[in-house]
This record gives sequence, C-alpha cells and structure tokens, in this order.
Amino acid sequence: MENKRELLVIGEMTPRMMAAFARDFTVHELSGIDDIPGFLNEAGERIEAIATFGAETVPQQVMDGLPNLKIISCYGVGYDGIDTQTAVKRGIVVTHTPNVLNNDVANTAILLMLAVSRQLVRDDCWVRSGNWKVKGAAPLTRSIEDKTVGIVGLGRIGETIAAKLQAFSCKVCYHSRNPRDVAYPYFADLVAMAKAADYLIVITPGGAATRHLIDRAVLDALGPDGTLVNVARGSVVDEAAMVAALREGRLGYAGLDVFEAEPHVPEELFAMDNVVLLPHVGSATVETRQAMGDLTVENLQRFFKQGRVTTPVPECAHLVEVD
Ligand code: NAP
Ligand code: 8YV
Repeated sequence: MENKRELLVIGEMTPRMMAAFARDFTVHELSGIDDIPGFLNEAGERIEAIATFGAETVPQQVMDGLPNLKIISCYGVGYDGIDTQTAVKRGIVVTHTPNVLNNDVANTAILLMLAVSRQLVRDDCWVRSGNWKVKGAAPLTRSIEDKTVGIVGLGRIGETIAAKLQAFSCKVCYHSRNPRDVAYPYFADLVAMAKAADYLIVITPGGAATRHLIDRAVLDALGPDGTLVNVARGSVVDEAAMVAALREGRLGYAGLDVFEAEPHVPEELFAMDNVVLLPHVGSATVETRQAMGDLTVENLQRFFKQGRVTTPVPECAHLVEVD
C-alpha cells in the first residue's frame, strides 16, 4: 500500500475537515502530543504539510523541526500567527481563506454595533430578571441610524461592512495606509477620523505592523459618546488603554470579538454594561466555517495533486501556480 503524506494539524478543525485530511494524509495533531521535541525528532522529517487554525500561532520550534515542510494551509483569512518571512525564505507556501467569510464577519461587526447601542444584553436581562414587571420599561437606548462610522482597514471585510451599513443610512469613512478608489471619504489621519466618527470598526490584519494602532490618542478622539468595535485582532487595540478609557468614561462603549491574550479577557470588562464581549466568533457560523474548511482542504489537496493552490497569501503567491 502507498505511504500517505504526513500532515500536522494545529488547533481545532471540524470533523468534516479531519475526515478529508485523513483520506489523503497520515494526520498528527499537535494538541495530542506531550513531548514535542521527541515527536519532531522522530516524525519531523516526514511531515510535509501543516493545517492550522487561523487564530493559532505556528510555533517557531515546530517550523524549525519540519525540514521538509512544503505548505501551511491556514483555516482563516488572518495569518498573523504564521512567520511568513521564514516561510518565503524556505520556499514554504502559505494559504488562507479570504472572501468566503466576508459576510459573516461583517454581520458580526454590525451585530456588535447594534448589541452595544441597543443594549441587547441588558434588555434581555431586563426580561429574564423580572425587571420589566417590577420596574417597568427599560431605559432608552441609542440608534445606529444615520451615524458616522469610521472603518479602520477597508479591505475585503471592511468593504463588506461599509456596503451593509448603507441599509442603516450610516455615513461611512475609512482609514488605511493607502486610499482606495471608492466613494467613502478617506482619512490618512486615524485620530482625525476617530474624532469625526460615532463608531470605529477595526478590521485590519494583526501582527507587528498594526500592533496598538488603536492607542490612547485614538480612543480619546473617539470620546465619551463613541463606540469601538474590534473584529480584527486583539493586538490592534491597546487593551490596557481601552479598559482605562472605558473605566474613566473617556471612551463611551465597546463591542469586542477579539482580545490580546485569548481566551483571557480583562475581568474588569465583565462588570461593565457599556461593553458587549464575544469569544472570537466573527466567522463562526456552520455555513461559513464549512466554506473556510473546504478551502483549507482544497489548498492542501491541490498543492500535492496539481502543484497549484487556490488562495495563497500575497507574500507566497510567487512560489506556486495559482488559479
Ligand atoms: P484585507 O482584505 O487584506 O484588508 C485589510 C485592510 O487593512 C486593508 O484595507 C489594508 O489597507 C488595511 N491595513 C493593513 N495594514 C494596515 C495598517 N498598518 N494601518 C491601517 N490599515 C491597514 O483583509 P480582510 O480579508 O478584510 O481581513 C482583515 C482581518 O480581519 C484579517 O487579517 C483578520 O485579522 C481579521 N478577521 C477577524 C475575524 C474574526 O473572527 N473576528 C474573521 C476574519 C478576519 P492598506 O494595505 O492600504 O493599509
Ligand atoms: C477565525 C479569523 O477565528 O479568519 C480569521 O482571520 O480570525 C476567524 O475566521 C479563525 O481564524 C478560524 O480558524
């Protein structure tokens, strides 16, 4: 019987993905390995592929211990957990899952805007706790209609958010390093955009280039009536500065799907009723995760069967045939 290629899985994949992997590969799961150096010593040379959950880091020790690694297929669009510089140097192709998650991540951003502004969680408790019967109507909330929304990172997802916000008559503007050929006003100066905005939605990649892009100056500019929504990566926001700004009333509200040290969330946020907290579920619907999983599998299968991939990350596109 022909020997199967060997694949290392990092992080949690769906049963559908695991079944697909098992058809073509001998699968090792990093989470089940206690002695990683021993494992790398014994099996490292045979492993040619990694499949990794987008929000996970591929440890340097693992990259170094796989001398014949050819491809890393990321189950997620953000690949800040993968050292692409080393990958490119070693000729390792990195792929990811762009576009198939745009709608659900954009929906999550708007869900957070609405949940924070319309006090969804407080009002759900109002009913369950019996307050409605005892205290009467819940206090009024705030509308998102006609508000100014600054999008930080008008890429695939940012543009999808902007399009959906038209249904709420929001005035959209954006900040990124380069202006785009779009009708939305561009702000080269992020602080100036935060000053002009009622809502700031953060949807850039993570990594060193965007670390703490949302700092105290940006938060203070957004101000006591402003709302921060982060569906990008926790690292993009200076979390300590954000918690302090919320505590001191310099920032009004926050809707957060991502945090700096997931799954750890600053506990001070738990007591605040001006924030809504989600456990990094931007793309986590059955439908979207299936599409992301299928693309993660497809990239691996095509790489080994056809020498091509569907969605390489831009840094690696020159290393492989793409279509
Ligand atoms: P994309 O199409 O590459 O868009 C990224 C945008 O960010 C671009 O407009 C880019 O414009 C801008 N940007 C990059 N670096 C910047 C910087 N230093 N300062 C300001 N703007 C910067 O990516 P996407 O597909 O929309 O995904 C964006 C990110 O969302 C992912 O990388 C991931 O981290 C996150 N995400 C989170 C979830 C979740 O579950 N919460 C789900 C999916 C994705 P310029 O290059 O012109 O600056
Ligand atoms: C998921 C994400 O949390 O795609 C991304 O960048 O953050 C999310 O879709 C995760 O990456 C899925 O593996």
